[in-house]
Amino acid sequence: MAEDTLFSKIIRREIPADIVYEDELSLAFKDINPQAPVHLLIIPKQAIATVNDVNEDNAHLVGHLYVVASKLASQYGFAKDGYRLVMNCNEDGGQTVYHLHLHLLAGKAMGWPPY
Ligand code: D5M
Repeated sequence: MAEDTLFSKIIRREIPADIVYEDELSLAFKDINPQAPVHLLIIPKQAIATVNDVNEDNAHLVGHLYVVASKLASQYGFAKDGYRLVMNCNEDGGQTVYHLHLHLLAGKAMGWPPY
């Protein structure tokens, strides 16, 4: 069972967040420390700690995060210009919050490699 993180608290409305999208399975809100003009976090409501915990039973939730990302990209109007989706895993991946989340970054041309 994943730990109760601050993202679970955001889902339960125990701490504030700038929520831009919600459905039965997921929530999206603005990142508190934006790394691009648009920086959203899309999370499953079910607490999954890291990508290492994705399996056949919960993989549909990860797919759903990408469906939401695609919808938000269209809504925000940057689908055509492009954007970046990132999921950090554990320490070397730069993960700091252990509730699975998809970063959606947009509004500028991104560099590569990402370090
Ligand atoms: O990304 C974790 C991200 O979570 C990081 O970009 C900051 C963001 N963050 C942390 N606390 C909050 C709150 N309270 N609201 C919104 N965004 C938040 P990671 O991939 O784990 O490094």
